[in-house]
Amino acid sequence: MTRPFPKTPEFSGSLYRPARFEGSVFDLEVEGRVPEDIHGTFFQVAPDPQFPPMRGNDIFFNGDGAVHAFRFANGAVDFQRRYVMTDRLKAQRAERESLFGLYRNGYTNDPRADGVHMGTANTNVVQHNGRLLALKEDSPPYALDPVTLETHGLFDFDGQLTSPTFTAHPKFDPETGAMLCFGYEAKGEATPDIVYYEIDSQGRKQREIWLRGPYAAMIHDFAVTRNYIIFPLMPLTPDLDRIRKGGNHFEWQPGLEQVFGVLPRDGDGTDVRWFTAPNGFQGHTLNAFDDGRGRIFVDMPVTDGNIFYFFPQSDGHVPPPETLSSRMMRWTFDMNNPGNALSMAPITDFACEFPKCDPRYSGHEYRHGFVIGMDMTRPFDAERLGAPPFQFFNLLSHVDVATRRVKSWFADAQTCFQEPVFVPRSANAPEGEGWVIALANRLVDQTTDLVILDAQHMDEGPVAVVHLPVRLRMSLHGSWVPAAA
Ligand code: V55
Ligand code: FE
Repeated sequence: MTRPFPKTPEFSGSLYRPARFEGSVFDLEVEGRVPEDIHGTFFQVAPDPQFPPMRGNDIFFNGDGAVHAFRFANGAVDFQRRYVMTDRLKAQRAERESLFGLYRNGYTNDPRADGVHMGTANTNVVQHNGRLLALKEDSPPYALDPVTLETHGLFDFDGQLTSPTFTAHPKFDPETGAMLCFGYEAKGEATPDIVYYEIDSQGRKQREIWLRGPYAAMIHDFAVTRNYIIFPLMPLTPDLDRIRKGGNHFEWQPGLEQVFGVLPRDGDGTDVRWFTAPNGFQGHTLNAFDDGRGRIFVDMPVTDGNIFYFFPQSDGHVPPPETLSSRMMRWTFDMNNPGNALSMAPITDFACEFPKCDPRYSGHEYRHGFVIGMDMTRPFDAERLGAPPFQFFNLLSHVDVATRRVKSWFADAQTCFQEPVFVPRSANAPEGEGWVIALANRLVDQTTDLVILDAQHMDEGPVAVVHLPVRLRMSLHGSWVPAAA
């Protein structure tokens, strides 16, 4: 018997109350017209704890991964949702309760979880070499069947993975289909080791580079250009003593700088150069490219303090979210100049996150970015909703990074968006011509819609709104897989 979930913000409200169900809906209700040229599947994953937390509360990042598939063909959309059957979830289902304690801290688990792999597969889903991979950065991927969403299990690339960890944010070379990926804490918990892999479209490891960071830190996302790899070390550090004592895996370090490791793709770990900038919170990378002459450009939102209130600094302080300022930034690294040759300039004047580019331009010079944004000067239904929930984004936006022109859609005072995907109109369409698809949470109605917008005319609002008959919990990342794949 499952006891009620706690009434904490992490487990309540329209975004965070666990959804818990598995199932499918054939032929969703559509308002407007779903363009017939959208043919493929929008996969995404939500952390969705199956059982109430054993310690009374828990963080969003610790939920069990539940995968969503929205399958598009001929103007219709079918929906399916299944949990990733991780070793962890199977062990908990057998006991009908939570057996795992603090996020990434095995010392706080129930003894019945001893020896059970801790991966939750809750952060991102990508397709590679015929497998759907559900990813969590402290674990190897879980492989799923892309058609049935059945879980095959932990996947180590047929023995080729040499680290216990694997990023939730791999990139794909648009020319070769190779997966460009890495692990951090790659020689065990709290180690400063980093490993980079290139795995070709047939699943064969073509490159493996090991390096050591100046210290261990969270490396949530990264960037790869034609010639370089860029690792942002966030000022969030693990500490083995603290973990052993039952403390948080990560702690915010207000005294640490932002650190970037940059290495050539054809080099080895000794070729890495470290760049630093004042303390800040590096978000997800929108895209990155180099000019072939040693100048590297990385676009990512940067916030001037700790967004992760659940990983406070040592004195327990977390900045109130309304005091934090955040913008999309362009970092420029100049490999021709010695020293700390980096600079940073804003691309947007508003807070945005969950960025996506046209995947055909990943790692290459590009113009078009798609983000969800936050504009608190817009109306917000505080009367019925109270304070905005964690990860509240009321804009769905197109950012032209060349002209800095932004086109946004604001739905209403009760709606927030989740990470979009960009779908090209056709395989050969010009960059950024196509569709943007995203989930919209109707916070007062407690329902969830899928919205589809013309990527070049986002300010005109959706061409189709697809209604789910159920509410989905807040999810994280996902990807578009064309039917041809
Ligand atoms: C993030 C998310 C995670 C995690 C570490 O968004 C970092 C950043 C959903 O889990 O484990
Ligand atoms: Fe992420």
